[in-house]
Amino acid sequence: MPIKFPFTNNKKQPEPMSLELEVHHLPKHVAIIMDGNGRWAKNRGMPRIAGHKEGMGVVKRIVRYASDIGIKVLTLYAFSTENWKRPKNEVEFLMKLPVDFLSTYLPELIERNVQVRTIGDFDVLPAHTQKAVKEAIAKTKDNDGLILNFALNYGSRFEMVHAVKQIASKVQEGEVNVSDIDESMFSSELYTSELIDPDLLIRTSGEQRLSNFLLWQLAYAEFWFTEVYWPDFNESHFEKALYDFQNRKRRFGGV
Ligand code: V07
Repeated sequence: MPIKFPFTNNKKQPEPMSLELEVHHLPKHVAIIMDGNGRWAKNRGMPRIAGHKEGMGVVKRIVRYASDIGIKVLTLYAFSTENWKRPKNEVEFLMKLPVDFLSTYLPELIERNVQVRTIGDFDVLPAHTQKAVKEAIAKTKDNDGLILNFALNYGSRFEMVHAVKQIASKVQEGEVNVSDIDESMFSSELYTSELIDPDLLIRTSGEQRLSNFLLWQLAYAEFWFTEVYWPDFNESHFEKALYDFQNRKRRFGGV
């Protein structure tokens, strides 16, 4: 019997497949580019913002699923540094989504022992966005379950240039020798310094690009793409991505 999930359209959802996942070989850190919200809305004659709102509901379900199966870190690309170029009303709407999301969902995140974090240039976000997210970070900082990491105003090249500047100024101050600069020092200057690298990247809606997302951190990740638009993405799709991940031979070069 087809299952009707909450938060999505009423179109028939795919039959849930029962895939055998090995709980001990799940990816530890999954990163997702949640693409196709605008196209999903356009296809229904709806404004783009309707797609973003629908996409927010999917975030809640995927967070529940990830926390249930024991994923350690989930990084979601919510807003890129390039997204400021979108129409003003769309940017304003997007900046209210964290507020909207947390006003209804923060209690469940706390209940689930989820720790909220962000990566990106946070200080230039609107005050109301910062306030809601800071509150969520503060209220979940001691949680040791799933790390829910939102990339907000994130751009990987900006992040790396910032890291280079940090190291260069340490050299200038005489704190660091050029010969001591290595991959580990560079990693420690990135927003993700406290996180393990993602082992799986998912991108929805048929695009197969990184779009300035975690360029350094995804060096060894498996990539998994689907034609499905983010608002139509569900637990079964996620499960399939994890299943495919487990069935790929992972080779870190060499061996
Ligand atoms: C956003 C919904 C998902 C599809 C992709 C774009 C639109 C959840 C958040 C969020 C961010 C921080 C936080 C809590 C929730 C969010 C933006 C866009 C900007 F602490 N979804 N979502 N933020 N979309």
